[in-house]
Amino acid sequence: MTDTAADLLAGSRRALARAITAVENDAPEAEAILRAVHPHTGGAHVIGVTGPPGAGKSTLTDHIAKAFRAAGERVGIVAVDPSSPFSGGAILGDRIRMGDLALDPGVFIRSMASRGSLGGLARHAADAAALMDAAGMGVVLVETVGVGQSEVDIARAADTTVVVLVPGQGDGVQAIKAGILEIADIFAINKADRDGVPQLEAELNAVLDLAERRPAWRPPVLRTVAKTGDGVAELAENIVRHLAHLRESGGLESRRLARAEAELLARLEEGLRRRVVAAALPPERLAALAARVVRREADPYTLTAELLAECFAG
Ligand SMILES: Nc1nc2c(ncn2[C@@H]2O[C@H](COP(=O)(O)OP(=O)(O)O)[C@@H](O)[C@H]2O)c(=O)[nH]1
Ligand SMILES: [Mg+2]
Repeated sequence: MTDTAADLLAGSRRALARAITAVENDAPEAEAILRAVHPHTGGAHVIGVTGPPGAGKSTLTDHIAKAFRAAGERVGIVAVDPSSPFSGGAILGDRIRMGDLALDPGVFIRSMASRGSLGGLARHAADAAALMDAAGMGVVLVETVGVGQSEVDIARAADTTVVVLVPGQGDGVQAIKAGILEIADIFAINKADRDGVPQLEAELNAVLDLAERRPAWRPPVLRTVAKTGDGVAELAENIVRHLAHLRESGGLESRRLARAEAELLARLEEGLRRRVVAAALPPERLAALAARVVRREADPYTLTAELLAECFAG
């Protein structure tokens, strides 16, 4: 086992920080660390908090973290912001924002910004959550901005997903369009101090009435005012209730199985892609073949078929 992994498992915050940095940088030691800590994961309740920019996810995440701290849990926070140019846990705003939480030794906060592809970011966030899990955090909150596919990917790594929407902005319609309803286990109508709350509630409930997908768990639609903390206790209760429901219904097992399948497939595809490309298309050959395509001496369809046949011959 690597020193970093052993120290992380022994509770070192510095080792946890180092491990997340390794993951974020796709450093060579990252895989060895993840491999070593894997047997020690699975204990944390991973909670995704997602929704449009400015909905109040960060503010709400702070309050949820405090609620779980008050219940005696150690809490990890992974704040993902693909739009931020900063990384390495040094997003100044987040540090200031979470000032009092950052001083709590029972809380570990890490911000991750875009580095490479969004898909990479989703994987890094999931790996960071796993590292916090292994380090003994009973609850890991993963905050993600936006409602695009990468956020859906991140949400799939969570046991419970809270979708945060704001009244009066057509968020309900947007959420339906973005397919975010499918990933929501709980809706938080944040900024409930503003106008338009009953309308958004009615919109969401109308859609939930139509969707019979999870009859045993109807996602509750809750009101929160993250600025003051109003409604957060009820939100935290529903998060805990959702985990209990997953445990009792076998849903936790099936979600985690689906997640493991997706991860195995994604890793195999990535590994395969790299090996095949490296073997079949070194840069000079790629350039030469591209030139033939442009000169109309060959077409890309035939060439691809030939390359694949070459890779898997014999
Ligand atoms: N009026 C009102 N403002 C809020 C509420 N929650 C958050 N805000 C404000 O909305 C802005 C965006 O909040 P933030 O947590 O950074 O949103 P995020 O982008 O979703 O993480 C900040 O100025 C917050 O103070 C709320 O419940 N009511
Ligand atoms: Mg935020």
